[in-house]
Amino acid sequence: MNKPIIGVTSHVELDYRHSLSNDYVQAVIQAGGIPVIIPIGIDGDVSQLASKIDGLLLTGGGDIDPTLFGEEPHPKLGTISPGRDQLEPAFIKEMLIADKPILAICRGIQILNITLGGDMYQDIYSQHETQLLQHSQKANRSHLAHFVKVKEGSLLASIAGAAEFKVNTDHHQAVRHVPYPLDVSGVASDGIIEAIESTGHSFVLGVQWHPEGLAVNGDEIAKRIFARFVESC
Ligand SMILES: [Mn+2]
Repeated sequence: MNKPIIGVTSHVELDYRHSLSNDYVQAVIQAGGIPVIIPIGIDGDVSQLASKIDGLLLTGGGDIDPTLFGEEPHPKLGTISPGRDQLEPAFIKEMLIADKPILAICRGIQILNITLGGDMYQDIYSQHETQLLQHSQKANRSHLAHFVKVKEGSLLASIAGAAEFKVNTDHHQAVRHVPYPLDVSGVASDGIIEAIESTGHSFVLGVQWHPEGLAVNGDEIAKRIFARFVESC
């Protein structure tokens, strides 16, 4: 049987070098998929490429242009990636129409939520009302820093097999309003949304943490997230 082909979005640094953490590539291979790295700048050919891939992995990266959700830049907004902000929503729409699986990680969960009409905190530390956890861990990527509480009956619950588990964390932005058909399926103890999923599609899961960095280090729940994603493809 052919393995599923997983499109993996990438990043362009200062408009001259494509980059992507090898963990994303290795996590897809480990889960039984064939990763194909999607470059920035193919906006006119999104439909054609989307029709060739079996699933889409939206990867992490920098910040997102707030004008995409009707705001102007907050002083704490970091480096944005206009090329990704243009390309990724187009891919998301094509995949959703075809009901092909999407796994959205870190920046990915945010662009997924915005594409469906949601919004986000540009900087959780200056815009969230309450005292927050440290969401940019100083430890390395494989360290499990904070808990995520999982919504009963959700896709994430069926993958994790636990009501609560620990994740790594490296973000200063987070999703805020989550629109239908998306639903919140994981939250941190401070109320920050850590996972969303679609109630209207076969497999659309967004996570704010970095399961790719955990899966390649043997974390069972992170490995199952990639395994279920690739199986769904
Ligand atoms: Mn976090």
